[in-house]
Formats: sequence, C-alpha cells, structure tokens
Amino acid sequence: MEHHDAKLDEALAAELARQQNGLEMIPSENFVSPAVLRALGSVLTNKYSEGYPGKRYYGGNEFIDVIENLAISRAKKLFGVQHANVQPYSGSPANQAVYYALLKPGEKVMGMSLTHGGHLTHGWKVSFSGRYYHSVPYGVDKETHLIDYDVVLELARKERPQLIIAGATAYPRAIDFKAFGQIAAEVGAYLLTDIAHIAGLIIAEVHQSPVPYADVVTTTTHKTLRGPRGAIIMCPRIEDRLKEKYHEDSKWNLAELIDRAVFPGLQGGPHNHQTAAIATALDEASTPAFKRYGEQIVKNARALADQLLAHDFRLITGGTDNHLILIDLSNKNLSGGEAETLLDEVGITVNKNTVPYDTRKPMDPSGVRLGTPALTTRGFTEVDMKLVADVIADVIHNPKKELVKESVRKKISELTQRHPLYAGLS
Ligand code: DSN
Repeated sequence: MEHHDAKLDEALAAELARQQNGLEMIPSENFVSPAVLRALGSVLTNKYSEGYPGKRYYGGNEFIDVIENLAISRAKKLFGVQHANVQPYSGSPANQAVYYALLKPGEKVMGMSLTHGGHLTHGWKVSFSGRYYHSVPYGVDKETHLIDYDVVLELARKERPQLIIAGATAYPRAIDFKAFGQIAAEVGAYLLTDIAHIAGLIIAEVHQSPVPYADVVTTTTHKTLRGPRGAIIMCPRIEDRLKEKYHEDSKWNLAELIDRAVFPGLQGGPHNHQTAAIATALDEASTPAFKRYGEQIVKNARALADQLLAHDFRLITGGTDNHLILIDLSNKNLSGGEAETLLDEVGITVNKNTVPYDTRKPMDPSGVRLGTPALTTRGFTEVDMKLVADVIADVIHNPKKELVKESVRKKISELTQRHPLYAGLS
C-alpha cells in the first residue's frame, strides 16, 4: 500500500516550512497539537457511520460510538450545555443546520452584516442564508463602530425576525450576549449565537458565555478552540422556549430538531477522524494550561494593538477586547489587499478585510484583520507582540524598500526560532 507522491510531498513540506518560519496572524487560524494531528491522520477516516451513537445505518460502529460519545460529553461539560452535536463538517454547514431545524424558507433572520463584521451565513445575500431566508441585517454604529444594542432592539421590534444571530468574524470588541438574549426574548425570536471566533476565550473565561441566553450555540472547532477543522452545535437547554410559537405540532424537541437537521437533513456520514480530533481538542481545552492560553491571547492582542497605535495605525474601535484587531489603512496610502501582499512578502500572514462603512470594494477593501491565537500557541508573549507590531510598521511604512524587508525577514526568523513550531515534524 506504500505510495510515493513527490509533487504532493514537496508542497506539504513547503507548507510546513511556511507555517514554521512565518508569523501566522489570521485571527481564525491556529496550530493544532500533535495529538490532534494524529487523530486526523488515523484509520477512523475509513469508516461510514451515518446516524448517531447507538442508532447507526452501518455495522461495525462500536468504537466510533465510543469516540463520538467522548466528543459529545466533553463538549457538554466544557460549555455547560445539555446537548451537543459534533458532526457538522464545518461552521457554515453548522449554521445551515440551525436554519434548517428552526425556520421555514422565507422566514426572517437578523444577523450582523458581513461588511460590518458578520459572517456569510448570518444572512448575507450571496449565501443560502440571504437567498432562502428574508435577511434584515444590523450593523455597527457609524462613529464608534460598536454594536448599538438599542438600535438592534429597535430593528428587532420593527422587523420581528424569527431568528436573531449574534456573533462575528471581524468585531474586535466583546459581544453582550445577555443584551441579545433580552432582545430575542422581547420579540419572541430564537437566538443563535455563533461563537466560532471566541470559543476558546469563552472557555478561558475572558469573554462572556452565551450559554445562559442563547437557544442554540454554534462554533467551529479550529479557531481559538485549537482543534481540527469542524464544528459543534449546542443547545444550552433541550426544551424549546418557542415551541408553542414555531413547533407546536412537532414531536421533536430542540435537540432532536438540530440532530435531524444535521443528519439526515443536510449531511451524510460524519467524518470520524475529525470527530476524534475534536474529542482530543476538547480534552486539551479543559486544562488549566488552556485557560492560561486564552488569557494570553487577549493580553497579546492588547499589546499588539497598543504598539500599532504607537505607530499611528488606525484601529477600528480604537483597540481590542478579544483576539483580533481590524486596521483601517486609509491613512497609510495602501489598500488592504496591497498591505496583505506586502506582509506576505516578508512572511507575515494576514487577510484583507472590509472596515465598517468602507468606501472601497469588498475585493479590495480598506482594512486588514489580524489576530494572536496562532502566535500565542507558539508561546509569543507581550514582549514579542511589540516586536511584531514594529516589523509590521516597518513594512507598511516602507513598501518599496528592499533593505527594510530584508531586515524584517531577519527579525522574523529570530522570533520564529525563539518559538519553534512542530519541531519533530519534517
Ligand atoms: N472564514 C472564517 C474567518 O476567517 O473568520 C469565518 O468562518
């Protein structure tokens, strides 16, 4: 069964070297542990297991059941919820399953606009969520760039959505899930909280948990949670708060509606190697070391923000409460795309991003988004983040100077050697 694939090996080795030798600063990315990598590369990928533990459509699932039950019980304990489904292939399918479970096509959803920091699946027009549902998005305040909860409440009162979505991909401040819970309760809407970006921060108790307020919580497992690509859908409470309004005639409770939406509604066989890796990551996330990790992510983001401000960068909302920073480059004579390319040239990976009320086009926006989860996994601390901000400033302020780029590459090499990654892999 040995197979050699030189071209693929070469690309794989090059990607490993890119991760080892560069500064990974995309806020939704991270580095998983060798234990998570081992689970992902295991024989579990060979097995079909449509259904759920104890109720499968294929034989030979006795060990898969053990693994999926481990992942489920660890998710329930870690987040303090009554129900968890660990089968969604990733974040977008997870959110799709929640819509499928709770709504009929054409019903009204209210999530944060993509251009203000929301996600495609929160009602954006080119995704299923904006095409098959009636989307009435909220945004952030024009001056402060913060969510104005009074404005969200007003919109909810006017539009009466069936589903409100709280969560973001480019919002550098804490989200008040309690306020969203009150808004959803007042208008009789379901509240879905998408904590993909901040799940690890919630576990580390450096961000408010949505569990007391939400009907459904979704998260990807590969961002601050530091697991494999994948997602979990959780129900804080199994009983449906809005059953009389929306599902009176249904024999299923909320948890069953979610499970049935994932399978057989939208997916086929679960990716068992991914489920095992999620179980491993959840075990890792239940340790005191992970709590320290989450705390350090936030400390690092603040240190990075402070030093970027010292270099006269404009930060959306003036700073950060979480793991990410959104820079508005309009005072630097560079677009977000140009900055992304320039930083790539020296080995700093960020992504171009719209800023709220952007005057440029989404494919070439005014901002870049950067974060600290991956560098914090490597052991970077506040002192290192100050140096990282300095090299970012060097590059952005000297876009055409090759000598500056050369000196930055040397500094990055020193930083990455001080904090090695996957030392045992080649
Ligand atoms: N693609 C993710 C991000 O980068 O934020 C959201 O799903």
